[in-house]
Amino acid sequence: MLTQVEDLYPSRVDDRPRICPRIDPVVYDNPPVVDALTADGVRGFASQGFLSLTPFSLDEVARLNGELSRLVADEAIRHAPETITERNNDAVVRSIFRIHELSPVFDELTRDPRLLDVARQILGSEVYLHQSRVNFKPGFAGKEFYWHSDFETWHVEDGMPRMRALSVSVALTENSPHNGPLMLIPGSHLSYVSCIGATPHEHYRRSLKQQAYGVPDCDSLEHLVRAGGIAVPIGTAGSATFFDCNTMHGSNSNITPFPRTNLFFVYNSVENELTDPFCGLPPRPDYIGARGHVVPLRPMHQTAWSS
Ligand code: 6CS
Ligand code: FE
Repeated sequence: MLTQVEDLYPSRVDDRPRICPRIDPVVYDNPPVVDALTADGVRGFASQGFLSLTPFSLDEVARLNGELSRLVADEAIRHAPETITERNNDAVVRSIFRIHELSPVFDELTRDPRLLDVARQILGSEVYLHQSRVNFKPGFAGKEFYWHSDFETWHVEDGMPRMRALSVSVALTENSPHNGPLMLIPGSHLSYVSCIGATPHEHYRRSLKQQAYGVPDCDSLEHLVRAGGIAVPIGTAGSATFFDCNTMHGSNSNITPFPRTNLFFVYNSVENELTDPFCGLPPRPDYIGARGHVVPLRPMHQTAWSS
Protein backbone atom coordinates (compact mmCIF):
# COMPACT_ATOMS: atom_id res chain seq x y z
CA MET A 1 0.00 0.00 0.00
CA LEU A 2 1.63 3.28 -1.09
CA THR A 3 1.67 5.81 1.74
CA GLN A 4 0.31 9.16 0.59
CA VAL A 5 3.06 11.77 0.94
CA GLU A 6 1.90 14.52 3.31
CA ASP A 7 1.02 17.75 1.50
CA LEU A 8 3.08 20.34 3.37
CA TYR A 9 2.32 23.06 0.82
CA PRO A 10 -1.41 22.84 -0.01
CA SER A 11 -2.60 25.18 -2.75
CA ARG A 12 -5.72 25.54 -4.91
CA VAL A 13 -7.75 23.90 -2.12
CA ASP A 14 -9.31 26.93 -0.38
CA ASP A 15 -11.60 29.73 -1.55
CA ARG A 16 -9.24 32.32 -0.15
CA PRO A 17 -5.50 32.81 -0.68
CA ARG A 18 -3.02 32.43 2.16
CA ILE A 19 0.63 33.35 2.67
CA CYS A 20 2.35 30.56 4.62
CA PRO A 21 5.93 30.40 5.93
CA ARG A 22 8.43 28.27 4.03
CA ILE A 23 9.15 25.02 5.86
CA ASP A 24 12.29 23.91 3.99
CA PRO A 25 15.80 25.37 4.09
CA VAL A 26 16.91 27.45 1.10
CA VAL A 27 20.54 26.34 1.02
CA TYR A 28 21.53 22.81 1.98
CA ASP A 29 25.25 23.39 2.34
CA ASN A 30 26.12 21.83 5.63
CA PRO A 31 28.58 20.47 4.59
CA PRO A 32 28.87 21.77 1.02
CA VAL A 33 29.09 18.92 -1.48
CA VAL A 34 31.15 21.17 -3.77
CA ASP A 35 32.62 24.68 -3.57
CA ALA A 36 31.18 26.49 -6.60
CA LEU A 37 30.13 29.76 -4.93
CA THR A 38 31.77 32.31 -2.66
CA ALA A 39 30.41 32.64 0.87
CA ASP A 40 28.81 35.95 -0.21
CA GLY A 41 27.20 34.19 -3.16
CA VAL A 42 25.67 31.56 -0.90
CA ARG A 43 24.47 34.21 1.56
CA GLY A 44 22.97 36.27 -1.26
CA PHE A 45 21.03 33.32 -2.65
CA ALA A 46 19.82 32.34 0.80
CA SER A 47 18.52 35.82 1.64
CA GLN A 48 17.32 37.05 -1.76
CA GLY A 49 16.22 33.80 -3.39
CA PHE A 50 18.35 34.35 -6.51
CA LEU A 51 21.94 35.02 -7.64
CA SER A 52 23.28 36.39 -10.93
CA LEU A 53 26.65 35.44 -12.44
CA THR A 54 28.23 35.70 -15.92
CA PRO A 55 29.72 32.27 -16.55
CA PHE A 56 29.80 32.16 -20.36
CA SER A 57 31.83 34.00 -23.02
CA LEU A 58 30.23 35.58 -26.08
CA ASP A 59 32.00 32.93 -28.20
CA GLU A 60 30.33 30.19 -26.19
CA VAL A 61 26.96 31.91 -26.48
CA ALA A 62 27.42 32.17 -30.26
CA ARG A 63 27.82 28.39 -30.39
CA LEU A 64 24.72 27.87 -28.23
CA ASN A 65 22.71 30.17 -30.50
CA GLY A 66 23.95 28.25 -33.54
CA GLU A 67 22.65 25.04 -31.99
CA LEU A 68 19.35 26.71 -31.12
CA SER A 69 18.94 27.84 -34.74
CA ARG A 70 19.42 24.24 -35.81
CA LEU A 71 16.64 23.09 -33.45
CA VAL A 72 14.27 25.83 -34.58
CA ALA A 73 14.79 24.91 -38.24
CA ASP A 74 13.84 21.28 -37.59
CA GLU A 75 10.26 20.82 -38.82
CA ALA A 76 9.72 17.78 -36.58
CA ILE A 77 10.61 19.87 -33.51
CA ARG A 78 8.51 22.78 -34.76
CA HIS A 79 5.42 20.54 -34.68
CA ALA A 80 6.26 18.50 -31.59
CA PRO A 81 4.25 18.71 -28.33
CA GLU A 82 7.36 20.15 -26.65
CA THR A 83 7.07 23.27 -28.81
CA ILE A 84 4.67 25.87 -27.39
CA THR A 85 3.47 28.79 -29.52
CA GLU A 86 2.08 32.13 -28.39
CA ARG A 87 -1.61 32.25 -27.46
CA ASN A 88 -2.40 34.91 -30.02
CA ASN A 89 -0.17 33.72 -32.86
CA ASP A 90 0.54 30.08 -33.63
CA ALA A 91 3.36 31.17 -35.92
CA VAL A 92 5.40 32.51 -32.99
CA VAL A 93 7.31 29.93 -30.93
CA ARG A 94 7.14 30.80 -27.21
CA SER A 95 9.04 27.85 -25.70
CA ILE A 96 10.63 24.51 -26.56
CA PHE A 97 10.72 22.06 -23.66
CA ARG A 98 13.10 19.13 -23.11
CA ILE A 99 15.82 20.80 -25.18
CA HIS A 100 18.52 18.83 -23.35
CA GLU A 101 17.11 15.67 -24.95
CA LEU A 102 16.78 17.30 -28.35
CA SER A 103 20.38 18.51 -28.49
CA PRO A 104 23.69 16.99 -27.32
CA VAL A 105 25.04 20.54 -26.91
CA PHE A 106 22.31 21.50 -24.45
CA ASP A 107 22.62 18.11 -22.79
CA GLU A 108 26.31 18.84 -22.14
CA LEU A 109 25.45 22.36 -20.96
CA THR A 110 23.23 20.94 -18.21
CA ARG A 111 26.35 19.20 -16.89
CA ASP A 112 28.69 22.16 -17.22
CA PRO A 113 30.09 22.63 -13.67
CA ARG A 114 29.51 26.40 -13.96
CA LEU A 115 25.80 25.54 -13.71
CA LEU A 116 25.61 22.04 -12.25
CA ASP A 117 27.98 22.59 -9.34
CA VAL A 118 26.09 25.71 -8.22
CA ALA A 119 22.95 23.58 -8.07
CA ARG A 120 24.71 20.72 -6.27
CA GLN A 121 26.10 23.11 -3.67
CA ILE A 122 22.85 24.98 -3.00
CA LEU A 123 20.71 21.83 -3.01
CA GLY A 124 23.28 19.92 -0.99
CA SER A 125 23.02 16.69 -2.94
CA GLU A 126 23.33 15.10 -6.34
CA VAL A 127 20.71 16.54 -8.67
CA TYR A 128 18.83 15.59 -11.81
CA LEU A 129 17.01 17.64 -14.41
CA HIS A 130 13.34 18.16 -13.65
CA GLN A 131 12.75 20.34 -16.73
CA SER A 132 14.58 22.22 -19.46
CA ARG A 133 13.26 24.78 -21.89
CA VAL A 134 14.16 27.74 -24.03
CA ASN A 135 11.87 30.77 -23.83
CA PHE A 136 12.28 32.80 -27.02
CA LYS A 137 10.31 35.98 -26.27
CA PRO A 138 10.97 37.36 -29.78
CA GLY A 139 10.89 41.09 -30.51
CA PHE A 140 7.39 42.65 -30.71
CA ALA A 141 5.72 39.22 -30.37
CA GLY A 142 6.97 37.57 -27.15
CA LYS A 143 4.19 37.60 -24.54
CA GLU A 144 4.46 37.92 -20.76
CA PHE A 145 4.88 35.25 -18.10
CA TYR A 146 2.65 36.48 -15.28
CA TRP A 147 3.87 36.40 -11.65
CA HIS A 148 4.14 32.88 -10.23
CA SER A 149 6.09 30.53 -7.99
CA ASP A 150 7.39 27.62 -10.04
CA PHE A 151 7.28 25.40 -6.96
CA GLU A 152 3.53 25.98 -6.52
CA THR A 153 2.96 24.48 -9.98
CA TRP A 154 5.59 21.76 -9.66
CA HIS A 155 4.14 20.76 -6.26
CA VAL A 156 0.45 20.82 -7.24
CA GLU A 157 0.71 19.58 -10.85
CA ASP A 158 3.93 17.51 -10.85
CA GLY A 159 4.03 16.18 -7.26
CA MET A 160 7.32 17.80 -6.19
CA PRO A 161 7.22 17.25 -2.42
CA ARG A 162 9.63 19.82 -0.95
CA MET A 163 11.36 23.07 -1.82
CA ARG A 164 14.71 21.58 -2.86
CA ALA A 165 15.01 22.60 -6.50
CA LEU A 166 16.24 25.63 -8.39
CA SER A 167 16.23 27.09 -11.90
CA VAL A 168 19.02 28.73 -13.83
CA SER A 169 18.13 31.16 -16.60
CA VAL A 170 21.00 31.50 -19.11
CA ALA A 171 20.76 34.59 -21.32
CA LEU A 172 21.37 33.81 -25.01
CA THR A 173 20.62 37.42 -25.93
CA GLU A 174 21.08 40.59 -23.94
CA ASN A 175 18.53 40.94 -21.13
CA SER A 176 17.96 44.70 -21.06
CA PRO A 177 15.49 46.64 -18.88
CA HIS A 178 13.23 46.91 -21.94
CA ASN A 179 12.93 43.55 -23.71
CA GLY A 180 10.97 41.62 -21.08
CA PRO A 181 13.71 40.56 -18.63
CA LEU A 182 13.09 38.21 -15.72
CA MET A 183 11.70 40.10 -12.68
CA LEU A 184 12.04 38.56 -9.23
CA ILE A 185 10.74 39.58 -5.81
CA PRO A 186 13.65 39.44 -3.34
CA GLY A 187 12.85 37.42 -0.22
CA SER A 188 9.61 36.04 -1.66
CA HIS A 189 11.07 32.52 -1.61
CA LEU A 190 10.58 32.50 2.19
CA SER A 191 6.78 32.73 1.87
CA TYR A 192 4.49 30.27 0.13
CA VAL A 193 1.42 31.78 -1.52
CA SER A 194 -1.40 29.24 -1.39
CA CYS A 195 -3.60 30.06 -4.39
CA ILE A 196 -7.34 29.62 -4.95
CA GLY A 197 -9.11 27.67 -7.71
CA ALA A 198 -9.13 23.99 -8.59
CA THR A 199 -6.62 22.85 -11.21
CA PRO A 200 -8.37 22.02 -14.53
CA HIS A 201 -7.64 18.78 -16.38
CA GLU A 202 -4.56 19.10 -18.61
CA HIS A 203 -4.03 22.66 -17.38
CA TYR A 204 -0.58 22.67 -19.03
CA ARG A 205 -2.17 22.89 -22.47
CA ARG A 206 -3.09 26.46 -21.53
CA SER A 207 -0.78 27.38 -18.65
CA LEU A 208 2.38 27.19 -20.77
CA LYS A 209 0.88 29.89 -22.98
CA GLN A 210 -0.83 31.91 -20.25
CA GLN A 211 -1.11 30.64 -16.67
CA ALA A 212 -4.63 30.87 -15.24
CA TYR A 213 -4.35 28.73 -12.07
CA GLY A 214 -1.62 28.80 -9.46
CA VAL A 215 -1.50 32.55 -10.07
CA PRO A 216 -1.07 34.54 -6.85
CA ASP A 217 -3.71 37.13 -5.94
CA CYS A 218 -2.92 40.85 -6.12
CA ASP A 219 -3.00 41.38 -2.34
CA SER A 220 -0.43 38.63 -1.77
CA LEU A 221 1.75 39.99 -4.58
CA GLU A 222 1.52 43.52 -3.20
CA HIS A 223 2.48 42.25 0.23
CA LEU A 224 5.59 40.49 -1.15
CA VAL A 225 6.62 43.46 -3.31
CA ARG A 226 6.20 45.96 -0.46
CA ALA A 227 8.46 43.74 1.65
CA GLY A 228 11.12 42.96 -0.94
CA GLY A 229 10.76 45.19 -3.96
CA ILE A 230 11.30 43.97 -7.52
CA ALA A 231 14.73 43.01 -8.85
CA VAL A 232 15.49 42.90 -12.59
CA PRO A 233 18.83 41.13 -13.20
CA ILE A 234 19.77 42.62 -16.59
CA GLY A 235 22.93 41.40 -18.29
CA THR A 236 24.76 40.54 -21.47
CA ALA A 237 24.31 37.28 -23.35
CA GLY A 238 26.22 34.69 -21.33
CA SER A 239 24.91 35.91 -17.97
CA ALA A 240 22.94 33.51 -15.78
CA THR A 241 20.48 33.95 -12.92
CA PHE A 242 19.99 31.10 -10.48
CA PHE A 243 16.68 31.32 -8.60
CA ASP A 244 15.02 29.22 -5.92
CA CYS A 245 12.01 27.09 -6.93
CA ASN A 246 9.74 29.30 -4.78
CA THR A 247 11.02 32.77 -5.68
CA MET A 248 8.10 34.75 -7.08
CA HIS A 249 8.97 35.86 -10.62
CA GLY A 250 7.50 36.92 -13.92
CA SER A 251 8.36 38.90 -17.04
CA ASN A 252 6.64 41.43 -19.28
CA SER A 253 5.79 41.16 -22.94
CA ASN A 254 8.52 42.22 -25.32
CA ILE A 255 7.52 45.26 -27.39
CA THR A 256 11.06 46.12 -28.48
CA PRO A 257 12.79 44.91 -31.66
CA PHE A 258 15.29 42.92 -29.57
CA PRO A 259 14.62 39.25 -28.65
CA ARG A 260 15.06 38.08 -25.07
CA THR A 261 15.98 34.43 -25.54
CA ASN A 262 16.84 32.54 -22.35
CA LEU A 263 17.52 28.90 -21.57
CA PHE A 264 16.04 27.51 -18.36
CA PHE A 265 17.34 24.39 -16.63
CA VAL A 266 15.57 23.15 -13.49
CA TYR A 267 17.73 21.10 -11.12
CA ASN A 268 15.95 19.01 -8.50
CA SER A 269 17.61 17.18 -5.62
CA VAL A 270 17.66 13.41 -5.99
CA GLU A 271 16.18 13.44 -2.45
CA ASN A 272 13.13 15.28 -3.78
CA GLU A 273 11.81 13.01 -6.51
CA LEU A 274 8.29 13.62 -7.79
CA THR A 275 5.41 11.78 -6.18
CA ASP A 276 1.78 11.88 -7.32
CA PRO A 277 0.56 15.38 -8.16
CA PHE A 278 -0.98 16.95 -5.06
CA CYS A 279 -3.93 18.18 -7.14
CA GLY A 280 -5.00 14.54 -7.53
CA LEU A 281 -4.98 14.71 -11.34
CA PRO A 282 -2.78 12.58 -13.63
CA PRO A 283 0.82 13.79 -13.91
CA ARG A 284 1.87 16.23 -16.63
CA PRO A 285 3.88 14.79 -19.54
CA ASP A 286 7.46 13.76 -18.96
CA TYR A 287 8.80 16.58 -21.18
CA ILE A 288 7.47 19.08 -18.61
CA GLY A 289 8.29 17.22 -15.39
CA ALA A 290 10.71 14.28 -15.59
CA ARG A 291 9.67 11.34 -13.47
CA GLY A 292 10.78 7.77 -12.90
CA HIS A 293 14.15 8.00 -14.69
CA VAL A 294 16.12 10.07 -12.18
CA VAL A 295 19.81 9.99 -13.16
CA PRO A 296 22.16 12.10 -11.01
CA LEU A 297 24.03 14.51 -13.30
CA ARG A 298 27.82 14.25 -13.31
CA PRO A 299 29.83 17.43 -14.02
CA MET A 300 31.51 17.46 -17.45
CA HIS A 301 34.78 19.43 -17.33
CA GLN A 302 35.55 19.02 -21.01
CA THR A 303 32.67 19.69 -23.39
CA ALA A 304 32.70 19.52 -27.17
CA TRP A 305 30.89 22.83 -27.63
CA SER A 306 32.70 25.10 -25.19
CA SER A 307 35.84 27.06 -25.98
O1 6CS B 1 4.57 24.99 -15.53
C1 6CS B 1 5.79 25.00 -15.63
O2 6CS B 1 6.53 24.06 -15.27
C2 6CS B 1 6.39 26.19 -16.31
N1 6CS B 1 5.66 27.40 -16.10
C3 6CS B 1 6.22 28.55 -15.75
C4 6CS B 1 5.44 29.80 -15.88
N2 6CS B 1 7.45 28.63 -15.22
C5 6CS B 1 8.09 27.34 -14.92
C6 6CS B 1 7.84 26.35 -16.01
O3 6CS B 1 8.42 26.74 -17.18
FE1 FE C 1 8.60 30.22 -13.96
